[in-house]
Amino acid sequence: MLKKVTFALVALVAMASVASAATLTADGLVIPGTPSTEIGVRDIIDGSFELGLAGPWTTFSDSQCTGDVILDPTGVWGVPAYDGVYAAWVGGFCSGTPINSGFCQDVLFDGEAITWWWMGYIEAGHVGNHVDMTVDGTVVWTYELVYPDDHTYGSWNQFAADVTAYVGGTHALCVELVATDGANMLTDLFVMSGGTPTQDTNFSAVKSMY
Ligand SMILES: [Ca+2]
Repeated sequence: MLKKVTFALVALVAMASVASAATLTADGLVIPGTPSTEIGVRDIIDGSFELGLAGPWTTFSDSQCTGDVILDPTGVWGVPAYDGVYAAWVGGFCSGTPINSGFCQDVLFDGEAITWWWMGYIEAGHVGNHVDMTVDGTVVWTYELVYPDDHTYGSWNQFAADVTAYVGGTHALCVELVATDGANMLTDLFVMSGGTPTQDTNFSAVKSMY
């Protein structure tokens, strides 16, 4: 009996080590930041992720560090969500390995633009990591996270994507970080809005608005 119990404990320890939490850097370093308390409106269903994993978003990840895409970021990130408690985190590292991860929702496109708030965490020397927004599998917006401009840790910025071509129907909306050597984007408060987008994927153009 004792041998069986010991074996079971070893197995549990082994399982726990595989399903470890994702980290911001390959070595697991976390640096605390400054909180933001702004509140916004919600158009896309639960665009603020406040329903957590029980909400309308589905998440995916190629790592064994599960359960980290929609989360309260105060733990791993050391900063609160832009709006409410929860945010969506794409990318990161699992036991040093870069993570490809993202989230999706079937959305009724009733506006010409989708805006959202984001914070980047990227280390010097990391290149080629990009975040894609897709509609029905087609990339409609892409952005490479580049150090140092996009290492905006502690500061929330806003992006917008033009989705005019999809107005009037329900489509699969997804956001995914496609990793090379690894990077992170924390996102919150996705909103479908009318009018012509006033931002593009150029970082300086986005920054000039605020
Ligand atoms: Ca939120």
